[in-house]
Amino acid sequence: MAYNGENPYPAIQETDPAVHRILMAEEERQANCLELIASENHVSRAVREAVGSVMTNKYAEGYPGRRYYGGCRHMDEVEDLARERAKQLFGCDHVNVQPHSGSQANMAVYMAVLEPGDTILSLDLAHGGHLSHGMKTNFTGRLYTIVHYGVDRNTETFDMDHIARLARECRPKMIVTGASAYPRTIDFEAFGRIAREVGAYHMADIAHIAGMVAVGLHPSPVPHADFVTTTTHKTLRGPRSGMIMCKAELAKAVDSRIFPGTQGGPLMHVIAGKAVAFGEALRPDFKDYQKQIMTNAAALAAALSAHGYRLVSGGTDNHLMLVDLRPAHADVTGAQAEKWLEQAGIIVNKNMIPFDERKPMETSGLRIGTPAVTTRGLGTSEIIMVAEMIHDVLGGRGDEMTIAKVRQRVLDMCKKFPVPH
Ligand code: DSN
Repeated sequence: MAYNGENPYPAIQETDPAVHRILMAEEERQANCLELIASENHVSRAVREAVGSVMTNKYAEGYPGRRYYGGCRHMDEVEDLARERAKQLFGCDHVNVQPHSGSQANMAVYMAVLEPGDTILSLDLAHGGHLSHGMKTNFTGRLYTIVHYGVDRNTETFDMDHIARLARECRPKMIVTGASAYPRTIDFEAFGRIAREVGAYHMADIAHIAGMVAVGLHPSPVPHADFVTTTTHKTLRGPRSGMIMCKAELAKAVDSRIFPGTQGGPLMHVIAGKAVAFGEALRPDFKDYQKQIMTNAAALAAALSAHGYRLVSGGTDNHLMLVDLRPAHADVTGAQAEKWLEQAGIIVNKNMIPFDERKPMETSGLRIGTPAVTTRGLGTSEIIMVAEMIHDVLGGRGDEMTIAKVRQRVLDMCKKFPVPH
């Protein structure tokens, strides 16, 4: 039996021991490892109940009040609740809570206003962008003409004058902002000005920073962008899913590009989970949680710097940091570091740093974020110990004794700070 003896899956245990074994092993892994992947979190028991609820049994193609199936009255209620709560959280005109994921949200926005071949100006994946922002082999890279901006080589932050010049040159139909690995505040207002100047739509993908945006700890793109997309499972701490916000005049285009444009039946159990998560995010303690994520990230960045690690752009303003391993450990790749840390129970992901000379499966960097460990209650004094553990493992370069010692420290910390259930 795993971690604390609880078996949350008695029916599966009875009917399908093979799946039950895997689920319990994952329960145990999450309970006994420190999750530092910047895009992950531990959702509440309430969100998990909603996602595991009877809502999974229902087809509800269409929108509240206009469905293609009978029996949808409770589907309408829960979708309306999710939409109203999202509007309250983000202060936007219109919300579509049906996207199954962030990529699907982005796809529907592109399809709402772009034609194949149109130009998108967006952040390069190698500088912290996302697959669905124009990667060559993604549908975006195949369907649209992509021009990328990156970060400045010296500051490793956005050079807004350079981006404005690029926009004037390529005259994009859409400018995409937002990132998967950018540790600094994004100036959505400046991006909005550039978009207006060149006559482009502005889509802000806030998947990573949505929780901070919701509580006002990161400037909101809502007043400055035509479309705001997000996932709901990162700092927002909801179920794995997506969402689109937009101005009222674009609502019809967005809704019809989600259904029937790119999706069929919405995942109503996940929409119920979103309603629950948005309800949680509207409570005052959610702001305290977001503040603590950022305090912990700043503490981790400072502690890693003190151990001799170079941080891309010198630090962090949000929930994540990018560690350039080269100055401290020239011979260690991100892939090796990820593997050794996992053996010690510290979960991170290898990540390209801007202008990286190593390949994406190797990398010179690690991306580290604090949303999940903050959920389990770690504060700055524990975070400083986490930095020490990371340093010990990397300094040991895979040494088994060192890994075993850190593994024990991780287990002790996990026991002291259990994942809330
Ligand atoms: N794959 C996600 C991340 O880890 O940032 C982005 O969607």
